[in-house]
Amino acid sequence: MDKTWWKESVVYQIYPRSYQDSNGDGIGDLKGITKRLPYLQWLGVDVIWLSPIFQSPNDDNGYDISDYQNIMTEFGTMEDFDELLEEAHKLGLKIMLDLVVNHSSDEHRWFMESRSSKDNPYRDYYIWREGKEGKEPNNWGGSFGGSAWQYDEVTNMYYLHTFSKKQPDLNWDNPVLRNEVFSMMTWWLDKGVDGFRMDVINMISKDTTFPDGNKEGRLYGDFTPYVMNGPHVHAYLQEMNEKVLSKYDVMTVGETPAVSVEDAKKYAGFHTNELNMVFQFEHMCVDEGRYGKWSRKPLDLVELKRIFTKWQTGLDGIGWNSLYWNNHDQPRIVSRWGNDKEYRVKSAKMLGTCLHMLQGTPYIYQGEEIGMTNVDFTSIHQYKDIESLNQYDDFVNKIGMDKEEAFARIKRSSRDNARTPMQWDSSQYAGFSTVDTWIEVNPNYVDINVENQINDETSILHFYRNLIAFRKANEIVVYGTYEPLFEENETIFAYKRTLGEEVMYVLCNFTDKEVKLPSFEYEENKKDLAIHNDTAWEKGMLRPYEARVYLVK
Ligand code: TEU
Ligand code: CA
Repeated sequence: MDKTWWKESVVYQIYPRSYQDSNGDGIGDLKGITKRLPYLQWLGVDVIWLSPIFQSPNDDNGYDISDYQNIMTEFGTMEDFDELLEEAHKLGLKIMLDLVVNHSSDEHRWFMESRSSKDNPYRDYYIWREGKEGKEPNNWGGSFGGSAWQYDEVTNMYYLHTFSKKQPDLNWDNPVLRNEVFSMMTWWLDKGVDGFRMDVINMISKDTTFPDGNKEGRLYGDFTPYVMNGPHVHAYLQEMNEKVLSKYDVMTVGETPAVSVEDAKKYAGFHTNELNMVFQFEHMCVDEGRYGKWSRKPLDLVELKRIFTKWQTGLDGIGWNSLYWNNHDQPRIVSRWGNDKEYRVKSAKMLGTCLHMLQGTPYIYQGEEIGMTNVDFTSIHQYKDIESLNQYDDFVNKIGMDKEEAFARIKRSSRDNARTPMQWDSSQYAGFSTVDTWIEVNPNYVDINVENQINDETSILHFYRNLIAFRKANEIVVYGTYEPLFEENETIFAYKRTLGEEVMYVLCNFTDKEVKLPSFEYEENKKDLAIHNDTAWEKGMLRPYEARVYLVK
């Protein structure tokens, strides 16, 4: 397999709003990130993915961009960005920006022009349709509630917004718009940016007959089959690659909800000239129920392993996997599939081991490296995320769910679980800020913070640092093949990696019980133990949340 830096890298995702406030307004900013770069260099990560830093009214916290070539006022200035990029490169760190081009903000000048008249040159930068019998063009629902169509009286037409009504979808069928995006990308790459994470990039080509979606059990029709992985998506990404990406040594990762392995072989194929890798969602949806992510079923480990095995073997030798448990949209993994009470430290280390020893590029989301947990808010008024607030309103006012049940569903799955401020130390506001913060700090910051782990060799932080160092020291982690072990076992996630004569066995107990290890081809030998999250070791059994990695040379 071709060796390359983006396969060997570890990526660290920063949600700038919640990382480090440097000017005392309670909101994270670029100067704050620059201050923390030495910490990230110490941790050993290679690439920093910044969630959107561009000018935005923050309807969706920066995922609604009103100027792609200016910095969000609250985050600082373009000079602050230039300083951040220069400092990062000096420390050997790369910067990957978040490209949000399925939609813009309705405050972008393109949209202001587009909506002003039907013959405006920018009209076809967006997707406008006539209503039907005085109603929306079809029954699609937006991802953040309500219809996916917004009526605009200026031209008496509707525009499509697959997210909030302040996030109008861009019309990628328009080559003029595509070239606007490509020149904006070139502008950032010429500044020295090292790549892009591409927001819902598999949504950019729609079925323009706009058929009604399946409405069963929903308030609105489901647009997924007509928006995800649409008719021209690969052509547009190949055009992007040919006109922009192929001219630079950059890293690209597409966020592709509802993507299959077969689709991913095109998006992330080694020779398809599209992207380097994609974020698939199957493992993140494994515990969804009747209300999707808002109804969490207990984890079915056998199903989770089946999904990982499908992706590990499905792309092996053809394309590249991303590896993630966390991001700014997902609840914190140690609360979701670990144990954020008595086994928080051990289960966080186990989850890190399980993910980082797989084949692919691992992504660490801010705070994951110190075992940050979901937040124990007690009122809906503490939440800020548009998705959570709209969903609560739908539950209570459209479905008639009682407030306690609705609140419990939001609390368990809200994206705000991942967006409480980074916990740096035990001072007020956790060292993130010096004033009241845009969203409350998780009260457990007094015990869970960087400062009380940075000098503790037994901490989650040091364990993550060791996982990264182990990857750097052992090619088998990056380039070894994968095969599952004990596939039907309901408590242990185990697999084998092979590279030439070397073999690595990874054994992870996902439960708070002591479990018996099935007998398998390898006779456990403590001298081969390369990574271990426990002090005790007994052949043939795993203690609660125990993770073992054997490297047999
Ligand atoms: O998320 C896309 C996406 O799939 C979301 O619907 C996500 O799955 C959902 O929020 C999880 O419940 C991207 C960004 O990551 C997200 O933060 C943005 O809100 C969204 O696109 C619109 O830009
Ligand atoms: Ca600030």
